[in-house]
Amino acid sequence: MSKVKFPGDTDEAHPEKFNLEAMPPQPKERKPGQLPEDMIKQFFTEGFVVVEDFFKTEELEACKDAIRRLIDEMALKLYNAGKIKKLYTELGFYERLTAIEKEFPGANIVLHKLGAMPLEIQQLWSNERLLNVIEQLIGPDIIGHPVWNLRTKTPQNEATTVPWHQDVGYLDNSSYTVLQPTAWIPLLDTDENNGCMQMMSKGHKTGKIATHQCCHGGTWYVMLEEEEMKKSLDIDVENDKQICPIPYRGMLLFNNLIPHRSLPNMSKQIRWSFDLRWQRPSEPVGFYGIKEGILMRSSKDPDMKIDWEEFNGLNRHVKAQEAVTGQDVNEEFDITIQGPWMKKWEIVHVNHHVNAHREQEGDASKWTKA
Ligand SMILES: O=C(O)CCC(=O)C(=O)O
Ligand SMILES: [Fe+2]
Repeated sequence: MSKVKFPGDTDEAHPEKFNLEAMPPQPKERKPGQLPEDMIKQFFTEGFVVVEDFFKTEELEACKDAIRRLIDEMALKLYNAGKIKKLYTELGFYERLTAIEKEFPGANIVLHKLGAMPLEIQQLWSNERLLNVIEQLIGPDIIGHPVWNLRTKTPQNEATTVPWHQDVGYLDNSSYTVLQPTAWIPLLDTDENNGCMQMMSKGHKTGKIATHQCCHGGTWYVMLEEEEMKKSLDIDVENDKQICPIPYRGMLLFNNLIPHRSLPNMSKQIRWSFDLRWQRPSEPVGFYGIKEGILMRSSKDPDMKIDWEEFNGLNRHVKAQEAVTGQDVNEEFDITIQGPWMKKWEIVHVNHHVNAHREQEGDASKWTKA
């Protein structure tokens, strides 16, 4: 019987694109930063691999400086608009946004919706040693995927606690056959107390996409129920779930089919992290035609320069919103997030993100629970 009930559903499965048979030939001599072959194999067999120590302190400290600048700018805007009473400049990197959030809940969303990528983060994403590792996963032609995030996981904040999902659950169905590795890079030591990641080991092995739902609690996140994972992805939830503490300077590499979530942040500090993605240029990025990737490596032209200008000219959050509303949007303090993934899955829970989406779509009837 066909399982296709929602636009995101498919009967197809492509295990060969994500499992060991998809591993590219490994270089005879390892380039700087490249990982031992058994770790690369693990990425394909387990669906993820932990790299304990990879980045240089100065590479990450530069990113923290860039984020400090962004918070400064945002705080000033909120202050000038009368939305916060203080700038909280006396607070540090791991505390300041939490105080701003208390006065203006949603400040993390304003930051999350950043358009242009600061130079320091561009440099991290296209870091030579990091691209050498990505080459081990997808080969020598590489684009950066348009969906990247700076996660502002303030303490005990539902809006930044991401429920179980496969990353393909956010993209259009053309991404279902495309390997898109993610590097998840924390800006402090992470563990199960401060909201680290949890992976369903081997959850990608069937090559299938499970039926997701939207939206989790008061958030814009899609979600995947444990029962559905058992049924559709052949997962033994209790035994397969694995908590992945990642230290500062380390990273977690995972594929776009493996179910994962992040745990609640029960600490007093903000759990900052980046998630950055790549894939082969010859395959679709699956972002609803909203934004394409950015060429980072070409086997034909080893000296190519990355063209950031065009990529940065287009804010994907604004475009994602326009894609569902058909209207121009540029609301500085809009703290709703809407995107085409809301059309892919059954809406089982309505909240202000979904409502904003519905209102702008003007057709509420589509959204009633099936
Ligand atoms: O950082 C998080 O809390 C969630 C990250 C995530 O789902 C991802 O990077 O795909
Ligand atoms: Fe994810």
